[in-house]
Amino acid sequence: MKLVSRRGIALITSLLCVTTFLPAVARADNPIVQTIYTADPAPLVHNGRVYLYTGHDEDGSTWFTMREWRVWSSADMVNWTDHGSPMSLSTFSWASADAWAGQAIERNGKFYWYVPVRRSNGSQAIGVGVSDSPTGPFRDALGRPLIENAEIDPSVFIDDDGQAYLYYGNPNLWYVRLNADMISYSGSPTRIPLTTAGFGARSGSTSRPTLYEEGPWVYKRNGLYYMVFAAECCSEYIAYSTAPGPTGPWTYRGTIMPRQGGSFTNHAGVIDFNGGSYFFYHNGALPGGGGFTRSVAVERFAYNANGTFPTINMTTVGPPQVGTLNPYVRQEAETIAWASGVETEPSTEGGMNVGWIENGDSIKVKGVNFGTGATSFSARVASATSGGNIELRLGSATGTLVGTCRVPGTGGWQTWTTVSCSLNGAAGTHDLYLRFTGGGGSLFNLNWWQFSGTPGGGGNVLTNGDTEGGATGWSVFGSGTLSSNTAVTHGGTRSLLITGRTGSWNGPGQDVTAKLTNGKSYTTNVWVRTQSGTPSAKATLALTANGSTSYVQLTPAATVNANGWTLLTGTATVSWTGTLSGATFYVETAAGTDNLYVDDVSMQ
Ligand code: FUB
Repeated sequence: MKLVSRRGIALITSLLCVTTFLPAVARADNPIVQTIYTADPAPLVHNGRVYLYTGHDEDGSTWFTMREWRVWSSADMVNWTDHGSPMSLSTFSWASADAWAGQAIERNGKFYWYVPVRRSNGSQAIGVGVSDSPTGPFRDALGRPLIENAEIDPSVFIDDDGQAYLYYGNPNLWYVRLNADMISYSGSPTRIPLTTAGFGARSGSTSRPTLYEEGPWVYKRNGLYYMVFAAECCSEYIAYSTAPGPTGPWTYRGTIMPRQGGSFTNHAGVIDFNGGSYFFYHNGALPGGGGFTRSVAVERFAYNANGTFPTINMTTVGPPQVGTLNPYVRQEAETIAWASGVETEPSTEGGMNVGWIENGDSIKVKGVNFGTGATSFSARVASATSGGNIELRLGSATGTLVGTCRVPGTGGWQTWTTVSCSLNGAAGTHDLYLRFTGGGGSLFNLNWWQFSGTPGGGGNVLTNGDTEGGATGWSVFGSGTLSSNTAVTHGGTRSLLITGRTGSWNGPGQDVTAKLTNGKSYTTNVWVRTQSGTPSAKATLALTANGSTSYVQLTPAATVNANGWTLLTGTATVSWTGTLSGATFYVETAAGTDNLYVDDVSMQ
């Protein structure tokens, strides 16, 4: 009932509101999110994914009306998964308004999210949320502000010696040394001198003599400290300064992103991911967009050889995809390159689902690798009305139709069932469009989807086995931190590095459930090397069928060392009884927790 009435409210709102999201035909992939307005990007790289923390501009805003923060993530920089809102003003009982620009960081397995808010007495403060997961939920770490009477826009940075710093401020610029617990600080906040040498000269303002306006973003790269910030107002542009240490002295270096994009503010976040550098910002590029209805976007760039920034302009194309998307594992419906007409909401099955699906709406998923052939499609759906259809199209929303799945009424918007349909053939790599058709009003909700078929047609069952697509397709089996590495490789320009293993069975792995043939003999090859030590490494398959798990030794264990690469190779028959519910390929050691490099992995 609640959801039905929400749908009614949403319909009335959309009829009354001049803001119309989303053009009917969309080719661009920037801005990143089309289902809501987003602002103030703060990216974080963790375990081979980019987590993107943003604010949320309410529809039709005429001020920075922001009540919650949102989280998104991506392994390929083009398809972004919506993780909803794991932190809002209500997380902080002492906050009353202005869920403005913050930043999250990981330390010792916990995630700390620093945010500015306004208190009911009108004063500004910085709070800190904490979670065990990058996607939350976050709780108030202190039950009170971390910093009272603080200016806005906190940016957090941990130096190589373990000292953490929080920078913030508008109109001034401050830093404070955070303690190792990340929820307290030592000493008093210190004002960074806003000199024209450090932050450039602003003309026509005596109260703000330098270009610095707000939104600091601080990080270290190749021994140099960078402070990227929003310059001048209004409109703002993005500029930067550098320093030999975390507290300065800062030297102004120039403009990164000139004024453009239809929003009078801009706000930057910068990361390196999978060998590329990425610049996040916001603009007013969505329909109805502007200074208070902003959208986060991203560009890939390369630093100049001397570490300076090139000029970066906003585009509607965005960065190239890192690797491809695997349709043979469950994909969340809210993993989206471009959404047209739909919205998202929390699902009773966990995570989010796509909803408010109407006739003609569509979702683009970019760079989907069907291998040599998908044969069927399954989707998790719910409908309080009479459902509709999911058309599966390649290349565009009106491209080749490879299948149509009928969705029935299920008796409720959160009453879930799985539907399947066969395909006319989908092979190779394509942009996949899920196009929705049916009668009037809301048709159904979509929680997840998955293809089945023959991904490799007898080829490698592992996604991104050569690891040239970074960590795409790979995750950590057990504990540890997985990263794509360019310093030590077996072939090509990349390998995987796993650090922080806490058990010998921990290692890089991937779900191969949808790819195995019962009774088939597979030959496995894995190149392995350690950072130090001489552990005995092996490749293993964990098979769960009919509720019990067995382990298939895919290769015998072999001693590996840090001086060169060792090939683990073996042939094993993979079989199970009953229904296979989970199969994970992983690389482990017989004992110990040494850091491992892994490259050129195949199982076929
Ligand atoms: O989103 C509200 C404010 O606008 C942020 O705190 C500033 O950085 C500017 O982007």
